[in-house]
Amino acid sequence: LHRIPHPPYRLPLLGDVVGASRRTPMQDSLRYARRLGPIFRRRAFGKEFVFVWGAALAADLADEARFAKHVGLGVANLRPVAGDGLFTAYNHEPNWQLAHDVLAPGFSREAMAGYHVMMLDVAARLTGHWDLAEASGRAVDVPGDMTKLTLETIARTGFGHDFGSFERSRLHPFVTAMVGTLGYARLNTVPAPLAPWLLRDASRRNAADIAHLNRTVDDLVRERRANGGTGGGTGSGSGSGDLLDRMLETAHPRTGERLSPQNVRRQVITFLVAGHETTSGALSFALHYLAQHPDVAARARAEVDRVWGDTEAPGYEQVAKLRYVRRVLDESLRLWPTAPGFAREAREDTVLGGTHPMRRGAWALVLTGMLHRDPEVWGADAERFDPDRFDAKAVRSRAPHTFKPFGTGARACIGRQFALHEATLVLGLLLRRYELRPEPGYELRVTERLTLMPEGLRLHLVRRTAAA
Ligand code: MNH
Repeated sequence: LHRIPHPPYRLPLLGDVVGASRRTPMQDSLRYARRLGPIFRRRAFGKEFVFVWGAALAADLADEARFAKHVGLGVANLRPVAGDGLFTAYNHEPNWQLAHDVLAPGFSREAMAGYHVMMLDVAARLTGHWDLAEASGRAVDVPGDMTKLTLETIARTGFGHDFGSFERSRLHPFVTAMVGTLGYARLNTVPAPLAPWLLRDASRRNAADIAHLNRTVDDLVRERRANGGTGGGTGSGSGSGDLLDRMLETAHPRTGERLSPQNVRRQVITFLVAGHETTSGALSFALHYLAQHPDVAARARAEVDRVWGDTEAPGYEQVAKLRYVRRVLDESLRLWPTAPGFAREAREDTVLGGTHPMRRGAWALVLTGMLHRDPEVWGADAERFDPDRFDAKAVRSRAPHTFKPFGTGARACIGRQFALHEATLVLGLLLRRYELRPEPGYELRVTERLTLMPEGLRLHLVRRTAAA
């Protein structure tokens, strides 16, 4: 450990506080990364953390034979809400494999084709909302509206539920409770200097939030059981229902085991949380870059016009054909991977990259945002937005494990195809319908909650007349 560089000024109690901020721990780490190199450590909030971003070391951590997901930091703090749900389960908990095997077919091509129609439906509510803004010359709140869109999408496709986000002037109480409990979890990751009575209040409110989430999910499940499983599909045969049908009805293909009611609760909450904020951020950053790069937007729009023609509702197969739109999305996720890192732990005593000894259980955080800017991989212009970095030839010539917005290995994102399909579809629909104009003088600022989001991003829309 002593060979890993750390910032020069260390205070006995506070650690490396110079230049550190509670609000932007991840962006601070990017600054440290540039100064300290491909592996470094930081003492913060009374603990020592090891960060890795160099491509060779990150690739070594991706070796599943020697390393595995580490449930720590932000992830571990979600355990009170998400328990042994897929995202927060420890590797050794039996419910991880069970739920993974039961739910994986929920993300197959067949299943996705079933969600496509619901995604179109939610997207139509967004464009309805944006048409009104456009007609009255109002700018739209991009992160706010993308969050409504992605939350409605996962609620509909996952659980046949409608939060009415676009119709309400205030957040749905379930959403308020969810946001509240995520904020509380963050308080444990990045401690705030709060007085004890304020902490006690916060903890009491958090307990109430969790109780509200559980109650809502239990109601949903009870309703579904009473209706005998009708998750938007035809209601019979495999793969026809939504995720909730699958959780309630599917037995493990080998063991015949089913998810317990308690675990179903945790999975529903997990999917609602994991399934919306990250995708919302990815869409928001992509829209920001499209508005800032009219040449890129024109090329993407031309592709949409060419591939979709004027079919009013593009089919499932027509989404993956938007190759350039997809590259815009990948390039946005390169610069701002909305899940900014993931942690890896040693399965046994090992040596990282041939130089850093690690004991069994020792762990390091991969700083995805910095890995995605390693000049040795992405060149001297790594900070520049350029979707052509993801054309087929460029991708083939790059080393493996250099682009990791969805994590790595067995515990990588199960919703990857879902997120990419949803985001590509929505970008296609928006490009076809509107020209996007930035607010004069807007400069990208990034807020950090559990995930990254462009702060205060507003866009002006101009409805296109030629196309649908
Ligand atoms: Mn998602 C795991 C990023 C969209 C559901 N997701 C992960 C991990 C990353 C990630 C990184 C691995 C974390 C770790 O190693 O600790 N996820 C994203 C991004 C997007 C995203 C950047 C959108 C863009 N995720 C989604 C969507 C869903 C989803 C959409 C659900 C529909 N993700 C999950 C689940 C896991 C996960 C569930 C945990 C998988 C497991 O551990 O088995």
